[in-house]
Amino acid sequence: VEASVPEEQREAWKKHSAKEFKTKDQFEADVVRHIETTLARSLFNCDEAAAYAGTALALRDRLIIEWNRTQQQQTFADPKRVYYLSLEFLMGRALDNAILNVGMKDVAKQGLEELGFRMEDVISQERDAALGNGGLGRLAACFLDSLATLNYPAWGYALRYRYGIFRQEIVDGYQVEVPDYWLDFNPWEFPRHDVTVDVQFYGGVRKYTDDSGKQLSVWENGEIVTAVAYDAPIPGYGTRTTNNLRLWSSKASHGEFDFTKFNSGEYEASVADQQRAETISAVLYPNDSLDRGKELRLKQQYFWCAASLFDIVRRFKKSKKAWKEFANQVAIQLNDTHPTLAIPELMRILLDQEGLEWDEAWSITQATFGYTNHTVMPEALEKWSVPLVQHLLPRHLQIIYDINFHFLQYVERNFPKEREMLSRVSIIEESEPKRVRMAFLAVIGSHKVNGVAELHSDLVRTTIFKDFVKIYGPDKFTNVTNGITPRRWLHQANPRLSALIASKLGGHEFLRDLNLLHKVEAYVDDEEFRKEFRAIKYANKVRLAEYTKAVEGITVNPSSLFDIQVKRIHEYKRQQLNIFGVIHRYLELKSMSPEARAKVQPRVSFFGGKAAPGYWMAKMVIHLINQVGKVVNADPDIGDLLKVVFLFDYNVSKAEIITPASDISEHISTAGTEASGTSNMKFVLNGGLIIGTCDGANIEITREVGEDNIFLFGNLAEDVEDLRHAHFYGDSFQLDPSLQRVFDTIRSGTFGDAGPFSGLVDSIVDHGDYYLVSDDFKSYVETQGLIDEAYKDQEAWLTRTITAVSRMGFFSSDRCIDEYAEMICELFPPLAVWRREGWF
Ligand code: C3B
Repeated sequence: VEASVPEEQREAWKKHSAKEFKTKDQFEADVVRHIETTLARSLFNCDEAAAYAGTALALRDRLIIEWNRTQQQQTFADPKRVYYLSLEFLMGRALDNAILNVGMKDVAKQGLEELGFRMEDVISQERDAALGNGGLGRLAACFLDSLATLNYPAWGYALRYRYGIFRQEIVDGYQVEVPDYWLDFNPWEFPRHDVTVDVQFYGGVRKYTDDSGKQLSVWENGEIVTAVAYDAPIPGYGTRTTNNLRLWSSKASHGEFDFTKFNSGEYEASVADQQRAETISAVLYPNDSLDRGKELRLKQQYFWCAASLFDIVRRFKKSKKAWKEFANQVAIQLNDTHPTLAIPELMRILLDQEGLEWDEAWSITQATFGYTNHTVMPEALEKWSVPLVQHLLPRHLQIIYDINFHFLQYVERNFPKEREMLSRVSIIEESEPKRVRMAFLAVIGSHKVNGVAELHSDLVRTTIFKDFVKIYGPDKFTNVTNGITPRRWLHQANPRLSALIASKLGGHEFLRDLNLLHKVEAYVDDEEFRKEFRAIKYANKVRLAEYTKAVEGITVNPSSLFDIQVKRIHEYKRQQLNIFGVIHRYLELKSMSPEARAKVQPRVSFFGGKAAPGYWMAKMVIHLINQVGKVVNADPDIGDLLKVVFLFDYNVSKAEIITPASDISEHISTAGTEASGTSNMKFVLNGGLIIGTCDGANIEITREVGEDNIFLFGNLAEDVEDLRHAHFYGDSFQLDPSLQRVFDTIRSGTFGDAGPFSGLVDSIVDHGDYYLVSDDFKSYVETQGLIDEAYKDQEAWLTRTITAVSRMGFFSSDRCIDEYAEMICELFPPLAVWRREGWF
């Protein structure tokens, strides 16, 4: 509904239009007003939580003013927009980021002080928005920050989960999952009760002939669930552009509950529908890189795709442009295969509702979508059972079959001699039951497909999509190496390092152009710079030590080498290799003379990360780490030489404390399994070095920082297949004696009941060691030895870390976004145009 205020009243309107605070006084006034009126508190009962709420609301006002302005400008200019469809956005906290991005850090800090609060305390009141599992969700969050910072007209679309990723507690050394109800106070979202979409499930398809004699299909008689939009403003750094993240919440289509049923006394039934509807957006699925094939998950995917597509098409239709303009106005990027149903959904809209012919609808669809693949591991590739799709989305299944028919015809025509290729590339897998291969549908329905690091993109081309490269040619497949936002992962997480760099580079421009970091290398021999750099690392380690004492009750010495591995717990990421290495170290220490011990480099091994609730092996890894910690940390022979810490409930805000404190971080996946990794980038950017395998972005990090500034070990991706084969078919399996000793120690009960750990050990000894822990153990341990030696020369170590930091410019998510924009979305950096038009 258009509801503009008439011309005559606009003067009054403009005079009273909301203004953003600029000065400390205005900021304080806004905070106090919100505390007193929005929260109904006063200076006599304002705790830190209320101070946080008041501050957040003051900042939110500001963001919304800019958000309104951005949206008005975009509606007016109607540029091509990019829509990022991601089931996960792991945003973390918003307040600190908002204050930074709008350039109000000093104002807010001083203002809060005058009102009696410390900024750090206020900021730490906020709960993380944890609508994601790990790397994929955090990447989406970094991308939103970069898109806004670079002034791209971009929207994120996701679900408004009532429960984000579970909170992790550790009880008796085991992971326990606790629900994350994060919405009791969330000042960052705006319910848009007027922006709703009715989404259909089940029902049937009827064919009919319209007046012109054309055959059409209609999907009808299904169950309707309503999607309600909740908007979160996404401010760019140092720009007024404020983009939108739109989250859909599900509710019953007939309102709160069914009055007819209620009035006839069926009280429970009257709310049952409502609960069923609300279930759709209730929880984030807590699996990382694993497909479970559950109906509710498919419902989530369709609900979200349908609501988002409706919204996108509605916005396009407002412009009254012809359909052939659609892909010039709309780019949709699919974050993994989770949103692949958007492809048949757009086809359905174009065919059934807009009456386009197949060929035109298909070329629009293909030109609109781009698909980013994030894994080549088979267990993560989504496949939906055909009977399930038939039941839930009968019209979509027809369309998928039609897409497949056209595609296979094309393949048959062009590769007549390769009949066996047809079943290999078919969207439908001939299994029992048949299954829809979502990755194939995504490839076929998109004009570009990209991997997230060079090695990964090569594997994408040579393994899972090999046939498609042949069919479409190599240009359809490309690489965009991941990146991270330096605003959060340098300036926010490590303000003192950011300040030091700014002092040398003459300002914070590097936060916008991270390549400027290369100028830091000129200071690598500057004594004053080195002193401050070292002091910063030490202070960050002290902060982590204090945190460790406070939450885990473990005392660690900040002068020790801090070795950190924080990420989702997964066999392919090989936390088991790390903890076996720790046990080996412990056994070595135990067998040493006191003189020999005196020469050992003290070390703290930190771990953190969640295991999917149903992932037994990952949970046992957590248990083993905790049990080893109990024994080692209490052993008087060992003292400070080795401590083992499991930091529970790893999340984004904790990562901001942990990342700047590493000397070494571990990125030790089986070669070829970690598509990119992004925490590797965060650690190096914060002055830590890496021990890693030749996998994912580690390879490009090596190329950038130089081989001397990273510790690589282990087998290469190209050898993995042969090694796996040898485990299964080789005649003698010789375990490295040190690893054998580690296993013997575990089995002897040194770390408590060995029963729970048998699966871990057996998977290596008896079940083929799929992740090649035994193959890489020796070189891993040796490389850790080299690290101990290297760390003793503190000056050389410092030189390496400074050099590495200065060479990390490539890994900014700003660079990724520009690559996506140019290569995939065909968007042009709008800043220049907007400046010219006087918007900035
Ligand atoms: C992850 C990959 O495992 C990481 O290597 C990669 O850096 C990130 O995506 C971002 O590209 N990933 C994930 O978190 N969840 C999946 N389902 C698949 C990949």
